[in-house]
Amino acid sequence: MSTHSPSFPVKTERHGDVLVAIIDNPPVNALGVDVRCGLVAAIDAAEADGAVAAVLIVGAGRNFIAGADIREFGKPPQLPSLPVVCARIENCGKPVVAAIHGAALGGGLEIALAAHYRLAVATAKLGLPEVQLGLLPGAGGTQRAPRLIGAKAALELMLSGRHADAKEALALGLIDRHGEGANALTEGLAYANELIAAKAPMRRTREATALADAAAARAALDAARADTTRKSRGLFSPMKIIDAVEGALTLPFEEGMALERQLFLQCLDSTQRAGLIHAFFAEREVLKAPETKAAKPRPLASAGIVGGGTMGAGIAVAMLDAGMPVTMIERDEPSLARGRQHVEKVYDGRIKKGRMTHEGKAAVMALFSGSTSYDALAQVDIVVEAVFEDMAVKKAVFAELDRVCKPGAVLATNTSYLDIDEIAASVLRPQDVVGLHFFSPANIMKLLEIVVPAKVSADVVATGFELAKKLKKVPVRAGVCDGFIGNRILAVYRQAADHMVEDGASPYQIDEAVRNFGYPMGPFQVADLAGGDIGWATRKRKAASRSPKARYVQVADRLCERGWFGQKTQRGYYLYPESARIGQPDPEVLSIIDTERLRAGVTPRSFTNEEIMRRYMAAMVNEGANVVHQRIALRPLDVDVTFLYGYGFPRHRGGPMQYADTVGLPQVLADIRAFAKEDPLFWQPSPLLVELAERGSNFASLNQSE
Ligand code: 3H9
Repeated sequence: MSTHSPSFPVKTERHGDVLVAIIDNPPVNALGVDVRCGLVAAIDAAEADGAVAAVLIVGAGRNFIAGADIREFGKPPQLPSLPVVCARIENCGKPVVAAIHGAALGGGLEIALAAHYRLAVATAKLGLPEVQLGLLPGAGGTQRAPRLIGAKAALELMLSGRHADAKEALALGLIDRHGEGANALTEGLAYANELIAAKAPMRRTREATALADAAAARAALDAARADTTRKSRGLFSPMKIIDAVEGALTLPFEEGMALERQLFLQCLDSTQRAGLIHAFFAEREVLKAPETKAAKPRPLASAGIVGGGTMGAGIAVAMLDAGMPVTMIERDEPSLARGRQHVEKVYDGRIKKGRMTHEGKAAVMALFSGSTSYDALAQVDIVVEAVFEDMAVKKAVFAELDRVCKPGAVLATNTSYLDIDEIAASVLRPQDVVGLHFFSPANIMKLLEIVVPAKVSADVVATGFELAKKLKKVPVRAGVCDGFIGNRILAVYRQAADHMVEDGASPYQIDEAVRNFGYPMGPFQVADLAGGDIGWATRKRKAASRSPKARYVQVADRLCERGWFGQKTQRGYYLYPESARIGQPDPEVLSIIDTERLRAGVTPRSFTNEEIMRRYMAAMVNEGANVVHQRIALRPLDVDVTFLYGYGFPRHRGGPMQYADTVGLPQVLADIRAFAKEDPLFWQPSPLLVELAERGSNFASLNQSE
């Protein structure tokens, strides 16, 4: 459309009587200060030029406007503010048309709402997603959208943050016209010329009348408030959105705008906004690993899976869903049949829920094949091994893969704990061996740890990232160690939780404290869901290497010895009568804990929920710091993304390392030093935490360094 010039990101062109303002601010036309100035200048120019009859606003590149420039938040404000720009557009004395393609989100849609007429082409995505960043639409969205499309539809858009396509936007009344062609400029010019010919007036959204039925608007507001109270666990901005929309119902436009501004600034100042925006950038930064910059991925047209258990089947489904042909290997026909059943069960579940047809399932299953012979993997581009967690078993699988796979095939292991360098060393092509650690259920959980052994070649690592993209997963690069990033840190804070149980807190109180913090579940609920037998096997495996001086709480072992493995055995830390999914506290578990306290010579004391979270988070953050210090994670943000996508960490807190920055590292360190007085072996401050705290720095300072 025009050449890129970042310092003047709004260009104007005359097309007949129409002044076209083209926003060209790559990558997504965010509304940085230069764009805001440019838009005001374009409106001024249009008004000053007697030959201009209308203004058309379009975006260059793939989007109209993605919204306010998120990078400006938290920095000193620069004028003109976005609400002022929107007011300038709405007050323009000549008709202003917005022609939308791609994203018109947040402030981008607010610009369009301030225009007098709106058109969108088929690629358009319109929405007010500020809620996902801990904000509310702060440039008139909460006042103009309800006036234009009614309170109910506007609240739904703002509270969900979802995108509407052009067709839906037209039905909602968010736009006036669905352009037939693909080019927003062409469509917009035709529309603007029609409006000029018809002498169309400046139709201002602030005067729109969709709130005329006051009773309906009030009912929508009350319903949204009740629903949000129930659902938005501890989130700040959803209620503020509702408060702002209430202003649209009850106040004159300008006063509503002032209320919106006041509420927007409250959201902007909140730690939730900081946490959510950190999460937004972090999940994009994780994609920028050194290997993805240095190398191109290898082909990924077909895949093999070794092992048809829960994990292997879940990975197979993830790949099939992405349209990849999958060959599953099992040791014998009955095991293979079970593996196939595991895969089919997922699709049958979707059919039952009405999310898939029988034909859809048949089409997907046509991509699936199974074999008991490794030779069937001779031509695949990538193999993921998901067999039993045992080094000898894994090595035997890799010996077979080494024998049959074509040169250049990526050989991946889904191990959660084992030494991938050792696996790689056992084959003749260590450069092709990588860890791909999926999380269960693998077709649902978004996290994929890409574990990088010493000898792997960069293009294999890049292929791991490419696979993640194909499977719509969030990849995090991890180094080799016991548990990689996530499970290594989990092991430590789980121990902190066990210590608290022995010291006097009940597992139920700890779960409650963790849920109140924002997690969907507490650690003991998670243990019951995952199955206690898995952790038990790991503890037995590690028993020999455990320091005899290290504190070891035996409660979990006592439960496992009784066969109480959690949900699948209908009891664990909780009771699950008749296979209930939500457990009930079990008095017998509490009495086992009492016995263990006696045996350990512990006099129980009480903990407040706040004390519980201080210890829980201190343990998590401290091990997170170790993981960064030892370069297992590239940056603190990689730890954050791991916990957001693999462990249910509340997104509005940004991740454990971002949370620690919010609390302040000196405070976290002081806590650890205080806890160390009771147990110096467990509570050893991470050298990185000490260094950062002592120089008054934070984890965020390390996120910029790569
Ligand atoms: C708002 O508008 C507040 C107002 O109501 C009130 C103000 C007073 N700013 O996602 P991608 C970067 S709040 C700055 O990979 P895609 C992104 O970091 C805003 N930068 O591309 C990445 O950078 P890098 C409401 C932004 O094609 C690059 O652009 N709007 C912004 O997969 C490419 O991004 C939103 O919440 C931004 N607003 O998806 C929309 N957006 O290359 C947020 C993106 O250095 N954005 N970047 O890693 C999106 O949802 C997606 O980026 C979008 C494109 C769908 C637009």
